Amino acid sequence: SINYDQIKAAAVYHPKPQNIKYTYGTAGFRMKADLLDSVIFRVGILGVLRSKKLDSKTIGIMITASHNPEQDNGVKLVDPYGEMLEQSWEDYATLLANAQTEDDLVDVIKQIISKNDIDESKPASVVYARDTRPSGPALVSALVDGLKALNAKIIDFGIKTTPQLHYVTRCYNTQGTMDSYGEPTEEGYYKKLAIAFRKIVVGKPRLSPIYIDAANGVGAPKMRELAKHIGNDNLEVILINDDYTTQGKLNYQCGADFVKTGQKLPFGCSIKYQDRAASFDGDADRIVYYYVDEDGTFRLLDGDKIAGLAGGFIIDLVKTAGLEGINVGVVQTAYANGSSTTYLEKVLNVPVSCVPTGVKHLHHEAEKYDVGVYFEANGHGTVLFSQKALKTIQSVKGQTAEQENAIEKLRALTDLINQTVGDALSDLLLVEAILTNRQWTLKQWDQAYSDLPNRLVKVVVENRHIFKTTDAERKLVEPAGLQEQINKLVSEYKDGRSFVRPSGTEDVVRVYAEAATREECDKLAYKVAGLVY
Ligand code: NG1
Ligand code: ZN
Repeated sequence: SINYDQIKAAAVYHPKPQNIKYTYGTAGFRMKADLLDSVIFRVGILGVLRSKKLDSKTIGIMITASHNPEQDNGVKLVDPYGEMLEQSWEDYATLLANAQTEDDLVDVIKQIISKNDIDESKPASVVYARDTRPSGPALVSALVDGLKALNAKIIDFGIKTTPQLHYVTRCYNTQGTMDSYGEPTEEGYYKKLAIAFRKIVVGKPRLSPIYIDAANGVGAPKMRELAKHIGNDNLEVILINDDYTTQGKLNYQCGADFVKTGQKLPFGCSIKYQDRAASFDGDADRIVYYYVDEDGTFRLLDGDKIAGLAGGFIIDLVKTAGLEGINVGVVQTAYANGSSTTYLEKVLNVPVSCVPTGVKHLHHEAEKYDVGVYFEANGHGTVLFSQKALKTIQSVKGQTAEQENAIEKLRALTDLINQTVGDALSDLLLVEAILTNRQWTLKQWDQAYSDLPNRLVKVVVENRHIFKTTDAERKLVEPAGLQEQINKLVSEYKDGRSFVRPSGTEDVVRVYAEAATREECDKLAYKVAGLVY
């Protein structure tokens, strides 16, 4: 049972700073690390309550601030099957974080317990991990204080990528069942991916080396470990920006976000024509690919391109396997390049849904398909296989050798892809497996369609909350009249498209624009930003 005096006594060591309002948003809690001590202590408490509520299932907690600067940190809760925390509980996280005194804190805990009919006597179990940030260890000890105050079973998973924590959470909760997701260890993760990868590329010549910019983060040691399990015969990896121990380097002028936003090579990367490269972000849940053309032009292959590549490959396999009953769909956000949507709908003939920004929206929409491919343009995404699809792929027998071969590849894909969340390591192997099968260069992959020139700008406004959107964030309903002005501007540009939405993770409004030429696109972005400002 819960001992409230014990909680209060522990909470004294993790006081909430005055005059700060915390919000559990799209990325959990995220801010300067020195403001997070009390928040993380309370997130520990919430993890325990969530575990009690879900019949003692193991809850995951990840301490990371992804692509944000090194001095930031953050924390996110992970539900039993590796999904993001259920949305209704985000409010409890916010309430707990903002309880000012120890007594307020106890009140909020009691409120959560009574609202959710939680049986206090149920045991609780929590697994946690952190990325390589210097603020990590101190925040972990705040977390552990919160967990201990409620007598939870604590599993320390150490330094890991965010997707590894999602993976292990699902493993703990499916161990020994029909849906066992794998061995709940880091080793188990590498083995699962490596075996699946080798199955898909067997008999195909190895591609040229892949340069990986690991953002000087946790992806560096983990990718190195994964590559060891795969072996050099099937994949040749060259890590750059892999210094995860020197302070000040994490995400600095490198990583997937830097490359995608700046549309340029990361620091320390001097690839030449025909070289192949990819960038992870700081917690290795995002990936983008890129190369330079004959004339030295930088070419980005972002999340949209990965969705096209993966969607096309899976559709081909499903067809070849003769599994007509399995439908494949792709989920995007408004930030998907217009050319990618046209390619998916018109060339691949797949249904495409557009949802609001944020992984949880993409994930839920992708669950509606038998095979749901979802990617954000920024490189975060994965593929979900429904129970029906999994069962079919596991049990079906091919009539011909060709069918059997396609079925075996699909089967391996269900293991290769981290279905809990977007995973840079798993997504890298997915792309490498497809390119190896097709024997494609990055340029050949890129030729599926040409991106429309696009621009994303941030506008700092007095109050971003006055901007209200509809239609998967593609239109503004408030402030009144602004959308009409945007429409008018957009109509003046060939292939023009632009939309405005408040960020869910930063105190800014984002303006996105695309148009037929770089010049027109930049002009459109600039003019729309002018309307917002
Ligand atoms: P916001 O700040 O709400 O635009 C950003 C990314 C999202 C998603 C979240 C979570 C863009 C334009 N937005 O959201 O795609 O990754 O962060 O990290 O890239
Ligand atoms: Zn990330």
